[in-house]
Amino acid sequence: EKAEIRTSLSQLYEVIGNNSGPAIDFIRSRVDRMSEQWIQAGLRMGHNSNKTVSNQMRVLLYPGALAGTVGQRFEAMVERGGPLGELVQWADLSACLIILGHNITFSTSQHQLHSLIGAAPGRGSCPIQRPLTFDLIYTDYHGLAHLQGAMGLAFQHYQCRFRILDSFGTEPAFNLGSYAHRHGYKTLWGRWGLQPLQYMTMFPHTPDNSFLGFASEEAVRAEVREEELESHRKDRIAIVYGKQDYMWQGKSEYVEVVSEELETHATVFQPPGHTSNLPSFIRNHGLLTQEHFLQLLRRAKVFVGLGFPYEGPAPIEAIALGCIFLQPQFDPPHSSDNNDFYKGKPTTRQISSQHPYAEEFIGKPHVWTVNMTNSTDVREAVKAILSTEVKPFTPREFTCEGMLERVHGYITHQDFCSKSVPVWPPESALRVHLGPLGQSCVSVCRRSSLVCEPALFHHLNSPSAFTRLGLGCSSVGPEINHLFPAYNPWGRHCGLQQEPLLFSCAGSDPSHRRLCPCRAHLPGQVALCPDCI
Ligand code: U2F
Repeated sequence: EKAEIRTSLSQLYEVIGNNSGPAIDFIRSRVDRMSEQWIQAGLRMGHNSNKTVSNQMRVLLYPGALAGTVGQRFEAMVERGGPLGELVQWADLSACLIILGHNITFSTSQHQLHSLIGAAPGRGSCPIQRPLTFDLIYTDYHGLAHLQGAMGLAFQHYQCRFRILDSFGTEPAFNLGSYAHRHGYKTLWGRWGLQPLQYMTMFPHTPDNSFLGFASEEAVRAEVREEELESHRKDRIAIVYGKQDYMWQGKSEYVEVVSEELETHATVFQPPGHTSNLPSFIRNHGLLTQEHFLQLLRRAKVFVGLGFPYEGPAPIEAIALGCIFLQPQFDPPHSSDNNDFYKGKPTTRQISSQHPYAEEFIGKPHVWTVNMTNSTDVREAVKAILSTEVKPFTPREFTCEGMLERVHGYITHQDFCSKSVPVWPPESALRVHLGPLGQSCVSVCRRSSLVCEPALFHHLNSPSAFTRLGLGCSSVGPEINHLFPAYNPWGRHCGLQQEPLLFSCAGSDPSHRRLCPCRAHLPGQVALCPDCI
């Protein structure tokens, strides 16, 4: 059966209906608020007929972070300023799959998981494996462990059908257990040995993973008429990005400078009966429902980052609603080497500001990245911001249409179950670049306004690839090393990759020049190349 674009989300409400709790309420109300936006985007996509039709997939959505004891802790934090970014993604992914016409099952119960996919109790200690009735299972790192428990031996057999929502990403060197163990890439989360593209991130971090993202609220609501849209007009107010007290610690001077020029608001969770530690000039609304939070953003001129939370959805929403995002720069950058939050995360990324995507992919006039400890710099930035007019802006990849297009592309073309080499994107998309010493393919491709595409690595993993680049090899050899294929100019050694799971866009070394599979991308949509969908 072919998947056909749906023009209603009603099925989704049925599907999540059996689940309850604050997290599910958040998901439901987000989907509800954005439903018209999703439906319109689906219609536009349906009209664009040259897109490949995909088969209707039976999909299980299992957010492990909402199940079991971890789930209880997570739920307890939803209304107290805990992380909501993951829920944003689950909501938007669910909406996307419904609009694209797939058949979805949604569960947050470990118990139900067993009845959906578990082995049937057999005789004695020998459970009977049942064939898996889902074509795709979206879960997260917590859910992966639950799946392993429920599926037993079938876990390995079916793991090519898994997709892991992984906000910050997993680089190949951390993903392959044996390699991670031997080379100092062992972390709390890595080591599952899936295909790196099976991990789906919240922002396009390392292209080694698939970028899933989410869809931002749009400035123009369908029901608002054009003339009324004069209301790009902004009040002279700032909203501080920080839902819990501790995020404000040590930031008072910075916040004070902002409030010299702007009426400063906050949405910090206040436990009942507790008095606030916030400076007296702050107007705190308490944690708002998402709907009210977004209404406040519509009125505000500036959204002020305090340095934490890292890499969340809120700045994208703020920019989409016409705010300017002011955020601290990190010098030196934060990373798993020097920062408690990133410690144990399977990535070597260097975080140069609170929101590197906003900084690098959006930038001025929408995003101003400052040294928050230098009051003069901050003051100047605030003054400049006040005299800057900006229009609401959403990168295409964060619109509903952009997300539908991307998820559709993944579902139709990504196949991790076939034993052959990847065939998507096609070889015609390949632009080979030879990196300078010490640079990763992420930055080599980006410098040429391209993006590294790990699914194309296998085309350059041969002696002839070196010859075509004009490199003479005194020795050629396959090795297990996440930097390969690469060239070592001293020994004129041409290193080939022996372990396909270690093809990696991330990773650099001062003695290697990397061979990089770059490709072009659609405007505002890094995950897809022109002529690939
Ligand atoms: C990120 O998680 P957070 O939940 O802290 O991310 P935010 O950017 O703060 O916002 C998530 C949503 O919360 C909403 C807002 C965003 O869509 O509209 N919201 C709200 O409903 N009410 C309010 O008063 C304020 C905001 C990130 F996503 C996670 O992956 C990380 O674990 C976490 C830590 O870095 O940061």
